[in-house]
Amino acid sequence: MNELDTLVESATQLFAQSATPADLENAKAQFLGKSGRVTELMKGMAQLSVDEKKSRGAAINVAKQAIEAALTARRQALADAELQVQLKAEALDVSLPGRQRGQGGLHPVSLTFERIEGIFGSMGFDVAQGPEIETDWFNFTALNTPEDHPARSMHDTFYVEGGTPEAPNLLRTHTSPMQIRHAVQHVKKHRAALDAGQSMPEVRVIAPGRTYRVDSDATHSPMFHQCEGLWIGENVSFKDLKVIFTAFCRTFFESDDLVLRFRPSFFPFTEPSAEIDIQFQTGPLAGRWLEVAGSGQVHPNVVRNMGLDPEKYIGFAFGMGMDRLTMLRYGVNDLRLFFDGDIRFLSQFQ
Ligand code: 2U9
Repeated sequence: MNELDTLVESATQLFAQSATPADLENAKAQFLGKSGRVTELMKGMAQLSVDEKKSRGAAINVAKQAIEAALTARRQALADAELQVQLKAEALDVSLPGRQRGQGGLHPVSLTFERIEGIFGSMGFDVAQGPEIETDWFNFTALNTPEDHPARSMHDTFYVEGGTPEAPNLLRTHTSPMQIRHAVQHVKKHRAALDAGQSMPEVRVIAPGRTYRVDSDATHSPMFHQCEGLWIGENVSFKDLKVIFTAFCRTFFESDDLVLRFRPSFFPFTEPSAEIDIQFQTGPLAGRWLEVAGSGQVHPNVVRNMGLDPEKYIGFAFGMGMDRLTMLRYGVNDLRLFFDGDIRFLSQFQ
């Protein structure tokens, strides 16, 4: 083996022994650096003749190229090894189960909203939604509630600071104002026909939504949910109320043998008025009378406030607490659970 072959071999060996890129660069300097062995060999050619320079130079170049090739190969090998180490350190176990994002779902009272809207929708009722801050007129006066009625007191109703009787000044205590708004719109739309002595399509609407009263215990929350219904036409009677409401309760509670009882009562906006009680024939609540709604034939003054002639138009209305309906349906005994936002409670309804 000649001197140049030995040089290439010792460079290759030294490169192979370099365990890190820094070691390798140091090793490179020993051969290819400014005062490296290849450079020294080049310098040593100064004394040679032109012909000798030619052959010697070519041989040194071949050796230099071999050393450079060995260097490149070793650099690549070290980079590959480093990549392997890094890949191993940062390896992902793709077989691990992923972190689940909560599935989410509707609040039990929202489920009741959907059920009620679905059932009454199937019986031809529109759904009306509107303002929660109301005027005295829509919340009380139009509903035949006298100025001195206790429901108007600050013990029962939340008033908004700075309001005036003309501008919205209170949090609605029921969704009835929305029914009046809906009926007034409906009547306006058919005003020309009515003035011409023709009749108008019936008003058939439910108003579900948030309502507010100064009240707070296990069965009352200052904010609660109501759904009221209204059906006004030329020939709508208490019998229709019984049929509609019985069908609603049996569907809502999924109980075909559910029995209803209409118990005389009083509300300023209906006359006559009745509380509606239900009785399950089976299940944990069987045999007990449970109050679920108030109802009645709409008072003539209220019909007049819709812009209709109470001699010609008549109908019924009902109102129910949706939180209470939800409690009955799912057997929940404390209303406040619905408003605490505890996911352990809420997730049971999915
Ligand atoms: C119009 C005319 C009359 C709606 C009615 C009740 C009886 C009633 C309560 C049920 C439980 C309120 O949430 S609750 O505390 N509601 O007893 N609501 S009749 O009467 C109306 C509605 C609209 C235009």
